[in-house]
Amino acid sequence: MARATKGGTPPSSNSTAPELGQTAAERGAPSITTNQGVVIADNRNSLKAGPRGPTLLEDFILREKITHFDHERIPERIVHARGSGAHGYFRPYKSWASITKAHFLQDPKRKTPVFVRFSTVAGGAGSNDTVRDVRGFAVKFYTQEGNYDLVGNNIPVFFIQDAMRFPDLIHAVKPEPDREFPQASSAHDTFWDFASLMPESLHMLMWAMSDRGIPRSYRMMEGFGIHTFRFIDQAGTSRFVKFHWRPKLGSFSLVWDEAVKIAGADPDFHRRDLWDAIDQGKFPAFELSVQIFDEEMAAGFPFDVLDSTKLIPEELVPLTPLGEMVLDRNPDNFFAETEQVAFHPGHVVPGIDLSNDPLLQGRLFSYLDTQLSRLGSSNFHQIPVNQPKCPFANLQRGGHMRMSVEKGRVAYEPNSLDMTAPVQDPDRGYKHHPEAMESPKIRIRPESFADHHSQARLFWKSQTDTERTHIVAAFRFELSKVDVAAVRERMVGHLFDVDAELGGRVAAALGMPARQADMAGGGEAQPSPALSLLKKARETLETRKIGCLVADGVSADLVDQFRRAVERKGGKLMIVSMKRGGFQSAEGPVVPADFFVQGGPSILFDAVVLLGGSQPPAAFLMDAAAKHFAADAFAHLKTIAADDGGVALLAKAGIGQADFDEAVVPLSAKVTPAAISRFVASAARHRLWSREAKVSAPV
Ligand code: HDE
Repeated sequence: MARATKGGTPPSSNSTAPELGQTAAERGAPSITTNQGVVIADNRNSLKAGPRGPTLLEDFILREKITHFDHERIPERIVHARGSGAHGYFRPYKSWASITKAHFLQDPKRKTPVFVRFSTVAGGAGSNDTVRDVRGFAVKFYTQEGNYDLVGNNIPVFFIQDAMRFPDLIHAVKPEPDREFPQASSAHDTFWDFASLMPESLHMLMWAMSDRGIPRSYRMMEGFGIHTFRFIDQAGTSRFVKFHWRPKLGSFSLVWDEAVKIAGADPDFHRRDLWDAIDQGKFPAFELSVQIFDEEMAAGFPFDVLDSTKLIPEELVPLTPLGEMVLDRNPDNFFAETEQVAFHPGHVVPGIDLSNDPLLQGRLFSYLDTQLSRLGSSNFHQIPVNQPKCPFANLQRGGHMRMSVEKGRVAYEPNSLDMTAPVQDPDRGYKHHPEAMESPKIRIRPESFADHHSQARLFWKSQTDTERTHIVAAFRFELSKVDVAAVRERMVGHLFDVDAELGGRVAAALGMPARQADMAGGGEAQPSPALSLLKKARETLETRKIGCLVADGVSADLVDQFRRAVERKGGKLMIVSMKRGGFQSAEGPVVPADFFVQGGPSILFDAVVLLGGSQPPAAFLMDAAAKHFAADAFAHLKTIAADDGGVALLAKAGIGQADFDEAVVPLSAKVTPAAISRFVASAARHRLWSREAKVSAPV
């Protein structure tokens, strides 16, 4: 008899039982019940011996409720503890059968569901979103041939070359073990001590100290698979690939002072931004591309493609865009989905294979292992967010919290008693690329991994002046927090070896002497424009937030004119008033506000409008929060439109008309459509970088 279910059968379920994912109403249970289904008559009072007597141990309802509560937390991720998730789909632009047999890349009509989790790395689950850090960018594709996880970051290289060093790296960056601070910050002695003893981290440090370390939004950052992977086609041919995600909105960052202030004003800035965008139907979209190269090309590169501290410049191997991912649904439940999702670089599907990168090889062990302690069971794949959406079955049984109820006597293979039991499938099954291998067993770092400076220099050389200044300022800030002078000196010494200008500027900013630059590594690098964010910045107002600070007495119609102009370009205007209820319009009615000025500082917006009216109320001009609103918008290089009252507020904030530049749009008593258009066009350019020299001391 032929085996009936080659692909396996889904776990059996009791058809009369409600589904775990259903709402209470869908489960037909309008009344609150215990976990055993017993309806609870009083959910507010414990069982006592008399109205004022002690609580009885017998109260199984209270004990069940409190016991569950006591166990509501699981260990947070040791890294990437703070994250935000979203559902969506991926669709290839065309069939990629010519390079991979991966099923989800064959048909442009097929949408593959995905779950994405963005994260910071160093901070705990309750830490701030806008800290300087690397961001995780992990995607689970629920393909019809099993789950494929692309577990990447927003920076294309990593701090270390070998997994052996990862626990040391993370111990160095996490809060120091005796005092348990600082939280979510690399600006402390132990991190820079370790980094300064590890020149292989130099390239990644350049990226982390650049504006990539403080993204404007999860929706506006790039993602990278980092390691070299393989695509395998139907004929079994292997090609190397590097994965890239590019946000459709373009990549943008915060400025440092803004990031620091947002951490206080809205610690959930990125989480809220992602949630709100999806909630409002402005679905974030990312393009997936690969750099494709073969072993022969790889052999010709001046770096090793198995070294995760190196990237392949796009000028050397251009990107091939494969398809698009759209995030169109917020999670229903943070814990069930975003917290319990379990990624693993070893979750690959036929057509995608691994490489010998020693960092990737270590990760292949770590991710499965960590889920066992975090989720507490080898059955974590049965949690709904982790379950494949294709048929899956094997002969594993038992374990903590096994959810599926497999029937029958047979839990082994081969067997002759149950011809429907799942069996191996040589035709459809995953096959590893048969890479030839014969070498001594050895603990050694290859010679080809030895150059730690050329690509750090390449990155520096590829940045605009503005971006270089930000890198210098970030090194200055971080190293200024290091107490041990020898650590600062050692680190700055490395920066001199990357580039004399970089080393000299950081040394000067820290009050340290200059020294001779070494130019270690491969000498003068040819800049790669693709490594600069500003060189490829897009002009757009799409999904941007405009904060309109309005005093009592201002015309509601004027605010509406701004609103319409902003919305026409895909942005959103939000009213900030001196009272939460709204502002008293010139026309009479109170217009509701989105924010009270203290809860809606300008750091939360991409551009601002200051409307005080022709005779601004005293409360508007003297209020500290209103003054900060204006001063910060200017200091953070944002576009500002201001009527007479707004100009007066700017003056109170120390910004006189002589300071006005092309991103300050003064409005005359009769506001013209041209002025509003000028504001909108300037806001779409995001920031006026040339203003920076006027608001920050040179570094
Ligand atoms: Fe991870 N990493 N990692 N990592 N990583 C984890 O797995 C680890 C590395 C990345 O949103 C952990 O489930 C080792 C590189 C992301 O759930 C853990 C090494 C890259 C996430 C782990 C690395 C990443 C993690 C912690 C060096 C970019 C969050 C919880 C050998 C390509 C996934 C967990 C999520 C999470 C180990 C290096 C990305 C401990 C040992 C390089 C995006 O297993």
